[in-house]
Amino acid sequence: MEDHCCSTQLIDGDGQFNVVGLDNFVRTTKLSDCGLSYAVVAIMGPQSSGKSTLMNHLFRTNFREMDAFRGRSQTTKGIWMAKCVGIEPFTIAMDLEGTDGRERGEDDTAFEKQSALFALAIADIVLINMWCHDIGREQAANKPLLKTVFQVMMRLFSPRKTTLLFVIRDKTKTPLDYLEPILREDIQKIWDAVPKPQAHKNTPLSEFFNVEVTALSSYEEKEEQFKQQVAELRQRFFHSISPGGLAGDRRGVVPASGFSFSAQQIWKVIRENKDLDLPAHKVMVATVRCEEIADEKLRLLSVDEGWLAVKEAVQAGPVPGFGKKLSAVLDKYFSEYDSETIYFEEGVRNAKRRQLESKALDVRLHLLISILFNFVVGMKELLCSCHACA
Ligand SMILES: Nc1nc2c(ncn2[C@@H]2O[C@H](COP(=O)(O)OP(=O)(O)OP(=O)(O)O)[C@@H](O)[C@H]2O)c(=O)[nH]1
Ligand SMILES: [Mg+2]
Repeated sequence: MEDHCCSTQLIDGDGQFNVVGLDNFVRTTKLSDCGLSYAVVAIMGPQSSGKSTLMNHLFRTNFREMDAFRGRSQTTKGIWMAKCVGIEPFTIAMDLEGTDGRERGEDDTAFEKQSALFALAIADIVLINMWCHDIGREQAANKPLLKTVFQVMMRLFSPRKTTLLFVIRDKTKTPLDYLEPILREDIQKIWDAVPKPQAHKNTPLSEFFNVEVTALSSYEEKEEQFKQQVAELRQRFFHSISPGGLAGDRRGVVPASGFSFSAQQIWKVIRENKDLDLPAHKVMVATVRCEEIADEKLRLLSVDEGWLAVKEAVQAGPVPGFGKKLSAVLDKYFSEYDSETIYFEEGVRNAKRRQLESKALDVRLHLLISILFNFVVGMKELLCSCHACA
């Protein structure tokens, strides 16, 4: 299944998180093995602006696209995710429900805000899809979206450095060199107008976001050019997390084996309408995951063949090299714990390691007591027989 994208609906249109689907995605794609070496790319933008079409061409995914012959209506509901095919390192694509759709009505922007916050908390790169003819327009469709993006970013206690890649669709003959400054000026104006907490009153946009701009020909009118340009854009997602890459200076990455738990918790906090304290969240994810890994190691130890053999032998009498045999078995599980928790916070990882050691020590003590017990019983029997002999 290596070249399969495993597309999965992560959150449905009613905001239900698909835990089973995500765990299945993680298992099938082996995401957990990636450590910190993975990236997340999300796309936002107006409804029916070709987001899913772009994602599928960029990443060889199979998100549902609108049927061009059936008119413009909402296609993507909730949030979908898939593995980008053929891109290194592991890259997760997230396709978001379109904004400003008539399906939800004008007053219902709650889901839009929640999904935007979720994307900003999780993604390293966020594509903002927009129509070329909207650039410089006062009533442009992407303006309320950008306002939302900036507003929700203020709700992250410690923002990640997210790359916003503006993808201008249906570019005209006007060169990008001319359009880009106009767009950047609009972005800056929206940023300046967003109410900010005292701590961020004078924080420049660049502290929160890297802004990049690109433009594509129309997929409907100039399909060949579109495909060529998308192929070039695709190249920028290779090694995106390396220095100088699209997400080269991202911060606060959650280790891949904690991704599922982390995403669930983030969504829960967002749904409860609370602010997101990402550093505290990371520590919480590390605590839960390190504990789970330690418990799993103890469980495996209790059914380990070598361990059971030593335990059985001890019942029969003294075992030469007992201590060494036991240590070898324990070391195996300690080092597995170390390697599986390596990317989590050091303080948490070490504290849970000490707990694991002390639980393993209890097990060892238990065994020693049973050796001593056998020894005493043996001695007693020996003394008894000597007495009988006498
Ligand atoms: N003009 C134009 N239309 C496009 C382009 N790319 C895709 N479309 C068409 O736009 C329509 C919507 O495409 P989707 O990819 O489903 O759009 P979307 O933004 O994912 O839609 P929602 O998920 O409903 O928000 C389809 O009919 C596409 O063929 C493009 O580059 N230019
Ligand atoms: Mg879509």
